[in-house]
Amino acid sequence: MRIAVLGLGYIGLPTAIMFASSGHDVIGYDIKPEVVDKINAGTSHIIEPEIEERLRSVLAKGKLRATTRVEDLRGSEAFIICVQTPLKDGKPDLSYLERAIRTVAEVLEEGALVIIESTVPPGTTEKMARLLENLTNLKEGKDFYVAHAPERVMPGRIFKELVYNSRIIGGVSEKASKLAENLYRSFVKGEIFITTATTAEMVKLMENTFRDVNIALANEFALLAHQYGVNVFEAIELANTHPRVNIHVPGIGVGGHCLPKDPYLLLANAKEEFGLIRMARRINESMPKFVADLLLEALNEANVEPSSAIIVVLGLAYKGGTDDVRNSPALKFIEIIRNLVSEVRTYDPYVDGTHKSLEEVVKGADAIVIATDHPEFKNLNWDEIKKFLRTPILIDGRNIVRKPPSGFIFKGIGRGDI
Ligand code: SAJ
Repeated sequence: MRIAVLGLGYIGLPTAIMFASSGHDVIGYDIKPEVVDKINAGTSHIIEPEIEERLRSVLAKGKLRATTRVEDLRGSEAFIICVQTPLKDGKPDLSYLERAIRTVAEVLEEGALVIIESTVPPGTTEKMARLLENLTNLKEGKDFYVAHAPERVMPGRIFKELVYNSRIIGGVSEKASKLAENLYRSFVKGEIFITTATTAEMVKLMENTFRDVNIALANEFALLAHQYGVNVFEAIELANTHPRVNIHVPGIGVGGHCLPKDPYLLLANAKEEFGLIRMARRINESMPKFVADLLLEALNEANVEPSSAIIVVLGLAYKGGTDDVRNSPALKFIEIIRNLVSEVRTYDPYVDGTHKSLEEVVKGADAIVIATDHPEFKNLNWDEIKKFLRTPILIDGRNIVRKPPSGFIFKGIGRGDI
């Protein structure tokens, strides 16, 4: 088939590559010329295992080409929309999606299938189908077909998860579901479940809200553990020996492009809401401030004036093993302490611009704060690091350091036992 993928980001580019390597003729469309040029030259603008080998292979076979020209999309039998749906002032900003739909409308031909993969508030896919009808004078379910097929992959494992994860497909019409199912069968080995468009939208948002609310519960347990003098991680491990309990991991906060946003998308079109989901967000959003308070407490114990303190933040990425800093709690933490302390230095082996050695970064510093659970931080030699510090303070926002290293003033989220 001739397939157009609109939006060549974290999801769009891997998806375009997958369709191209399953034999389809794929045209990737993006509004950013620099992204398009890079892709056509065989370089990826996102970091993901295997992406460049796979990209070069489909480019060499002539199965994928990227463009900024709407005209090049003409003749496409399927359009797959993978554009961002960010929050703007707490409300979903669907302008990228609407723009993509308007682009599709310019070149839509009879019989074509339009799939929205972007995460959207419930009701959006139906609305976009109506918008396409108005723009083209064609009818969904008869002249063209619209479905929502939310992406469910985890950055860092995208090419595996695209194939093996199960997939939810919600057609605006039944035929749309069938056509979309056939298309994804090109490479999906997991199960494909068919439902309505609005159900599919809710399923996606519920998945991430489930995770967000559970992390908030773990974070509230951690805050309580401080008051009760308990190590929350020991308590969680013990509670999780119960066959029906699975408490998540407390930490400095919840980042990334999905979890901090999706609960708000879920609430966006609701007439009434009940508090839990918003409260969970509030707890998770407050965690960087809690870690900042731990830091100030430790500086006070060490008689270091915050305004003269040099702080090192280990990790900028929103989670371990990735270079992605979108909505990273590490950045929120830095924002909070920046004006309270003399200097904030950062070290993240995955993120550009922090290529200095750890020794250089910690030299003369008064406190180290762990903000990302990168595997590299798990076996650091704290005795060695201590030698370079002016004041040996260690704050663990990710439960990386199980046993407080000797000679440090140590504090950690959920470590009420210390
Ligand atoms: N985190 C915790 N405690 C936990 C788990 C995570 O503090 O117990 C934090 C992480 O450190 C990170 C944030 O939450 O800052 C989110 O990380 P994550 O690994 O939970 O999720 P994402 O955002 O990388 O990917 C999620 C996935 N959704 C679910 O697991 C339900 C993925 O499958 C989705 O495709 C993706 O969101 C998305 O695009 O929606």
